[in-house]
Amino acid sequence: MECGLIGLQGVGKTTLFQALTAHAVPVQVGSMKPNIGIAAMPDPRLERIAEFIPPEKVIPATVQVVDIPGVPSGGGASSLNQVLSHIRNVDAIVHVVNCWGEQDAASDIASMEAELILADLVVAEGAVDKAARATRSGDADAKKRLSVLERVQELLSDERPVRSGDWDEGERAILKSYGFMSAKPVLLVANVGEDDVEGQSEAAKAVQAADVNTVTVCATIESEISEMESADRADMLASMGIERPAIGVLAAAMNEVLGLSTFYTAGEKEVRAWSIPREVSAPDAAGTIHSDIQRGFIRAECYHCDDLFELKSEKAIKEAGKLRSEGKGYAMQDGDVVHFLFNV
Ligand SMILES: Nc1nc2c(ncn2[C@@H]2O[C@H](COP(=O)(O)OP(=O)(O)O)[C@@H](O)[C@H]2O)c(=O)[nH]1
Ligand SMILES: [Mg+2]
Repeated sequence: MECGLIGLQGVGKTTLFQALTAHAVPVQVGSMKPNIGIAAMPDPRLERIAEFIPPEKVIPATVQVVDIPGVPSGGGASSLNQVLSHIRNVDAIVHVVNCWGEQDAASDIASMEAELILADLVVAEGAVDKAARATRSGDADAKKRLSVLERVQELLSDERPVRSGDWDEGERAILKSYGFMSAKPVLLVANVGEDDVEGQSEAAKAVQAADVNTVTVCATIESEISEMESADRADMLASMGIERPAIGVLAAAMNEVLGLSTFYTAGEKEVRAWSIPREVSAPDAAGTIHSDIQRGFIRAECYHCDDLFELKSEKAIKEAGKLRSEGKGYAMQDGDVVHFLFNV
């Protein structure tokens, strides 16, 4: 799963990328190439599991993040197309908005959205023609595609994003195959100034009022925090009266828009978090660890992390009858702690 950071130039995308990836990737400033990195998901539940089952290592779940260059003014069609092609490839969009200084956030959001809608409309028009021809030559699938594309075209012509339509699962798959950008789940980030971490400015309020998921973050502070040793970090947070870094809130919101949930594996060697799409089957979840475990899946022994927090040990969980044995058809639940039994 991949999140793309988008937004106008100079809104703080690269700063936020560095915060998310803890400066692990040397960034290219002002290049038209995207920066690609892995963000670890801060997760309080993971830390708590490790308190009850102390391991050698604690390994967080990760998500891939791409810092997509903004469109330079006067850059022309080819640089715009380059930027758009990166956005077409991501699973979800994190749209960064400048909310420090005097900014018209609402109009910045609208102009970025308009850019995506316009580009999607060009794709939709071409695709409608193609699907219409295929329909006439008797292609049954093309009929379904055509009806979806016509609805897409209608929305976009009304300057509405594709995501505002009502789509079932099959229709969503069709939308995805065309890479419609305005169909992708989106998270708006109000990037606020150091003197406004609560996001009280007019610009921040305009972002928070949008009818999509929003998060308020100060990218420069988060970037600084992500570079610190943990003791210094705690001091800095305390001095600013912040409980936990906003990057954790952002990461959780990214998981949410990507439609992900988390399960855990816990043992003496490592306690680890894994991100999977919501409600996937136990064998598919096992497959994210290793294909052998999926192939040779026998059953999953699992309990919920809340049971561990309450009963304090796996032994107590067993004695309380809360250790479940789940088969192939089990849909994984957010917060499950799992031990997969397999045979290859
Ligand atoms: N005051 C303030 N400045 C920021 C913030 N985020 C980014 N900047 C500054 O804005 C400039 C552009 O940031 P950058 O991350 O390169 O923007 P990008 O073009 O969207 O990648 C840099 O000088 C940053 O230090 C913020 O939250 N507050
Ligand atoms: Mg940048």
